[in-house]
Amino acid sequence: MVICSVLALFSIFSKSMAEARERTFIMVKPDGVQRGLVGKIIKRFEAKGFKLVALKFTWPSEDLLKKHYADLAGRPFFPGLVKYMSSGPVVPMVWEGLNVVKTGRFMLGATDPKDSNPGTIRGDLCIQVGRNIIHGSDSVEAANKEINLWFEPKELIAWKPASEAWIYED
Ligand code: IDP
Ligand code: MG
Repeated sequence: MVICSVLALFSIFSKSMAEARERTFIMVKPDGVQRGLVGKIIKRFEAKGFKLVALKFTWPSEDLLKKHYADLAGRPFFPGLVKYMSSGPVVPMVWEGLNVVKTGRFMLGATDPKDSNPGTIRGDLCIQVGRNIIHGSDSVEAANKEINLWFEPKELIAWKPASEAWIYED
């Protein structure tokens, strides 16, 4: 029993950095699509070194968006948010990598673009909170929930990028 626990602990700590990765759910919102920013946004995550696991182009229903934003249902801007998010196609994606949830949020910038630092996606590419072009999960738990909501397990692709050995130390 003790030996098993020690072995289990060892296997956790001996995981390489490439294996100790998490996933996040990123989505280009309808305004990002309409403004032709899909490629630019994908490029930032690719260039950083994160791995693309899933991607689709879809026009989401109000029902799906109400589930996605369920924790904001009581907020005054909720009806407008659902209307905006269902007004056209979006690009939902799953990206994987070390600390990708937290780093992804840094790359997005603050929720309100007037507070987003230059160099961030929102800081560079949009102006108003109600048209802030991109969504990113705020925790690993939220990421898992959102990934399950937007993707079937078979849509999450298992692959090893050729660049991985040059992005992670081991
Ligand atoms: P986040 O997208 O940075 O995680 P949340 O607080 O989870 O921010 O809000 C979800 C989305 O709701 C925002 O990205 C934005 O599109 C919208 N939103 C948030 N606050 C406001 C507001 O005060 N007015 C209009 N829309 C808002
Ligand atoms: Mg949020």
